[in-house]
Amino acid sequence: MTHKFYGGPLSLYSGKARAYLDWKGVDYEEILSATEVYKTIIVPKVGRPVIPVMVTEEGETLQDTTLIIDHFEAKIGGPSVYPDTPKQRLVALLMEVFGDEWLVIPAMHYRWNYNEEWVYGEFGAVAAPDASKEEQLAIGRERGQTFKGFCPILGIDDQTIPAIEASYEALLADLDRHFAQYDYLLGSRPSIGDYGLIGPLYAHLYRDPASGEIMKRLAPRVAAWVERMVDVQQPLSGEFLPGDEVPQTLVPVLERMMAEQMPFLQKTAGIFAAWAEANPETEIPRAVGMTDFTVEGVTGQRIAPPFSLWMLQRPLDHYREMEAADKSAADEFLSTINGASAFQNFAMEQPLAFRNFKLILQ
Ligand SMILES: N[C@@H](CCC(=O)N[C@@H](CS)C(=O)NCC(=O)O)C(=O)O
Repeated sequence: MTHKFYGGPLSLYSGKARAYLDWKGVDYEEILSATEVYKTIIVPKVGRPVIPVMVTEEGETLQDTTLIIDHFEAKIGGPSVYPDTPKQRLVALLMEVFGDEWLVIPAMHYRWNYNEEWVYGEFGAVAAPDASKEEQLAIGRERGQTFKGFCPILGIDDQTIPAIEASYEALLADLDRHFAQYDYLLGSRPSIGDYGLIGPLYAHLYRDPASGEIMKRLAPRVAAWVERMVDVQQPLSGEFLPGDEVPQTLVPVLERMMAEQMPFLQKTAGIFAAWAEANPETEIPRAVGMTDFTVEGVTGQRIAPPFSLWMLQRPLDHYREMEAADKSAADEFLSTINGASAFQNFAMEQPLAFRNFKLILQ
């Protein structure tokens, strides 16, 4: 038996894990998450319909791409996607949070506002691979509408859409300049940060046809990076830049994260701390309320997900556990990034752990 990876071509987080598994040289079989697979495998094992799910050859079930990646990082030696050096590791972990938990906003916007009909067909083809095209479209429409329905609670509405597009286009321009000089974020080897970004930038923003046309037109070097990431030519190859160097071209990308995502995460942490105090012993929900976020000067409302805080703990823990000399080097670098003090001083009163497919208080 080999590792079994349950996922799909449309899925943001499947794209993240698959790109990693291919680079790491993991031998696995990908199984489409058809309706039957959700019913007989995913829900019984994980407790809810979610992808991707990995069932290892030892029979262990892993959900959440970060845990899937960390499992194989520990198991397979050789080059790692986690840089050893302090600043690069910090930047890689921050970029994972930015990709996984923030760029889902443009990803969902472009998918559902530019590719809707096409996506329904794709949803149907995954859910019922043997059905006719008409049946697939009907099935896909039903299934896809649930995902489309997430757009408003993610903060995507008529008022925020122009700002979401302006921000995404500026991000593409920044990344295009970066990838003119470097193959990946931190050199010739992909890092965990590249895998965070590839989730939204592959399935929704490259593979969905109307989104892909925009990316290829505005940022051809980003599209070429997507292709390098998902069509792995040489597993386990490449190096991070020497001397713990973080390219200058990543500064505007980090500044965007600090300006847009960090204040939102701080509000989320505040809401979550109050929720946890008022609801001891209660299972942690996917959202603890709605809060505001600001993109390109426009403020909207979106759900406050505790899961994003668990992701942010990874760079925070790394930063706070640094030895003095590393910390001062990291601080010197962070001082070049506008808004980084929101990260350096982040208040997280209720640290989280993720066990048995659930968030719990630490
Ligand atoms: N943070 C998780 C997220 C997994 C996730 O949200 N997957 C999406 C598809 S790409 C899904 O199945 N959503 C349905 C749900 O969570 O109810 C990961 O990294 O695996």
